[in-house]
Amino acid sequence: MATLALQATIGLLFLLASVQAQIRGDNLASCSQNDGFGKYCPTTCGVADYMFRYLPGVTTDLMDMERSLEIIANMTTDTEEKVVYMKDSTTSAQKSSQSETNFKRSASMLDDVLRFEKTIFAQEQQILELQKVLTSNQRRMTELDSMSAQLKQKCQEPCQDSVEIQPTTGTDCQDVANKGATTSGLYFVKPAAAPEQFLVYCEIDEFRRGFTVIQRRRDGSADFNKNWIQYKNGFGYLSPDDSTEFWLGNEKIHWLTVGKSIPTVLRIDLVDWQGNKKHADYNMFSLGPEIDMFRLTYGYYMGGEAGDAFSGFDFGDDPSDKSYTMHNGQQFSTFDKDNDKYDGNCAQQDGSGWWMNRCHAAHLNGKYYQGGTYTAKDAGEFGFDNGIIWVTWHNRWYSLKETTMKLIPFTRLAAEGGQQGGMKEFGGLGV
Ligand SMILES: [Ca+2]
Repeated sequence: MATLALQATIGLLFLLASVQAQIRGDNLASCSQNDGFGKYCPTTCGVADYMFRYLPGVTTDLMDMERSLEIIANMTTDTEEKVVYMKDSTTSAQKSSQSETNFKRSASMLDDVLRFEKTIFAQEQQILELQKVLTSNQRRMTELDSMSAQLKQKCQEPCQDSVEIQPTTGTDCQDVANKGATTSGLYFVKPAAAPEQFLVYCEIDEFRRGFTVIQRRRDGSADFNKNWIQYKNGFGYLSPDDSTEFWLGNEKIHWLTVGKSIPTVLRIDLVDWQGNKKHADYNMFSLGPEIDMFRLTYGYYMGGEAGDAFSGFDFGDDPSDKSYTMHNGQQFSTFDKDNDKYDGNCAQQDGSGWWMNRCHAAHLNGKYYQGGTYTAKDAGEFGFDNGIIWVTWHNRWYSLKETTMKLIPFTRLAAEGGQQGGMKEFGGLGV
């Protein structure tokens, strides 16, 4: 195709050069002698003949050339399209270089996925544990529901007092024993002075002696740091088996000791932390009415191994120690009602209600100290001796383990065999 186009072009150039030479008159004389074309000097007619003879071929050649150009143009278009394609491929290739980053990202995501999977696994384990707890709780709930149903059933039954109260009644525990009661336990008594009956713990021994218990310490379970009203009415718990601590109440003690034809004896039983037991007896014991601040009076100390702490004690601190610490004739004091003979407030300082003087040699409502011995530091804010004290047996920095204060008619105390305030231990603590 390219060769054909080239021959046609050369032919055309040769023709144009001949025409231009004739127009300029070059070799005109010599050419006039030859008419035929192909001779040395062609004529105008020869040129025209030549032109007419070759024109169709040239036209054909030109048309061929046009077609060739079209083909080349088409080829160019193809090439351009190929370039575009290659550019696209390059772009695509460039894009494919980003895929490395994407791969890294994918790897990172895979790590994340693995991590998430681990987390999910751990959480599944936790869920399993929680499900176990839930099951356990559901089981407990079921049990509680069952118990609740049982309790509801029980609550629908008529209420019965589970504490056993003995049927015999009297003016005091000796009266109850005189009526035939032989068992220690809870009884209702109504002294002549009392407006109504009240519950007491009666300690009835083998001699049919009936002690009316007005105070009990045994384990520190009851708080004895109470106010005036509480000491008046009593506090703590009465129990049929003598297992609890209590203060019967100043008003009841007053009723139990006032207007008696037979004098009342106050027996004090004490136990120390070594298990030793000692007692002290006071005859003609009575408590005044509230208007006289439940004043303590007794006729005399009858005896007992524990000694007469109620009559005061000479601590050696001051010549007046004994008179300052005697309790006979003292009014009752609580932290909210100071009836003591001290500038300060003995009941507040020592955390008890008692027949405070200035302040005490006996202190059976004091603070309960495990083990007995204690110090001023143990005593807290005020630092005074505030334990359960009976100084004629143990010193004031020794707190007793158990105490019992109980009442019995003077005539019955001798039932043990004629010894009044003697050395023989009797009655006991019922423990
Ligand atoms: Ca005072």
